Amino acid sequence: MENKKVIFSGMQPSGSLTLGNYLGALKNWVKLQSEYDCYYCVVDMHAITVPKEPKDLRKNTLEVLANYIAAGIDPEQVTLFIQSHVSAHAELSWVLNCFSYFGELGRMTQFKDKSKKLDNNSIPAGLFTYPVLMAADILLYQADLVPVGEDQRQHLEITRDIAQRFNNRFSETFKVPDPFISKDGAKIMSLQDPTSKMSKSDSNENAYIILMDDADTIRRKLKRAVTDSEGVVRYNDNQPGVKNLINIYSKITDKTTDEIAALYEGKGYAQFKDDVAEVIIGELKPIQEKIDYLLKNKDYLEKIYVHGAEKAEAAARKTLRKVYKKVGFIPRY
Ligand code: ATP
Ligand code: LTN
Repeated sequence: MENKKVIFSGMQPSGSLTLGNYLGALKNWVKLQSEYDCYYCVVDMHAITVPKEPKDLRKNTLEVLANYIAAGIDPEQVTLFIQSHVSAHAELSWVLNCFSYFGELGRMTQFKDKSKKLDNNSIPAGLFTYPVLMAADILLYQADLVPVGEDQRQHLEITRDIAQRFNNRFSETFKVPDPFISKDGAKIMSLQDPTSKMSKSDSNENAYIILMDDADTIRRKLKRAVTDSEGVVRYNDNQPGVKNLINIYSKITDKTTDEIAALYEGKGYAQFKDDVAEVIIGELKPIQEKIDYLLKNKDYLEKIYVHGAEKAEAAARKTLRKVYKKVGFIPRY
């Protein structure tokens, strides 16, 4: 345990986890858990950077936790917890806010995308400082590696900049983390607009498949998935819709994209889409049974997040104490 490298990662309970979260991130987290000292977090504080109904947040937070475990995360092996349970995240975030610059935060593409949709007077400051809270998440645990999708690379860069800036100003305090972006962590795209990523907060339900979708819903969403007019199953950039479905098929079955295209030579989209639906249904079935069981056993989930927060708290406090001392806060004891 002592010599293992530390991994930190998290997902927002901004909705139910999608097939994109699962194939692009969660499956990878499961593979890493035996080799690294992993902290996996449900980042509920990030989820309120955009308006969110309290009852939905409560529901989604437990769902995400159940999704993690059902997908194979072992709560005995990793530290599994809810961000708001460890107050050091908010505390470190404040300090780091004072070492982060307006200009660099304004360059974050996720902020630009999300704020574009809002009127200037209704952009929450928390949306702007979102990456600073993410930096706090990671730096509290002295993480070596952060497994995320390509879309998070810029947030990892700013985390590294903030850590280095703090270390240079005071002395070595934070480990400077590396992004861990798996090469085959294909980005799963929206079923309705295959040029944008599948996202759990999409306003169109048909754009994503959540891990809890039942078989009929999956079949229906696949039937409606946007393809194109070429009519042949081929893996290329001119057919982003078909390419996305081949990627999904490939990630689940481990068949190569060429093998899949060959399998459907001379067959139309309808058969292909039906088969992709069945592959997804087969993959999700055992996970869904576990999710169902877990959500009916809230006491068990509670034990896990309480225990996880205790473990996380101990590690986080150590770093926060150092930071407070370095900036000149007087220790209370
Ligand atoms: P939101 O829509 O609320 O912004 P999201 O669905 O994009 O959320 P996050 O919670 O931001 O999901 O991401 C959790 C992890 O899942 C990240 O590591 C992210 O890179 C990865 N991820 C999210 N969507 C996809 C996708 N479509 N394909 C592959 N990986 C994804
Ligand atoms: N911003 C991330 C979620 C996130 C995260 C983190 C990921 C918050 N804190 C720390 C890795 C490490 C996202 O939207 N995917």
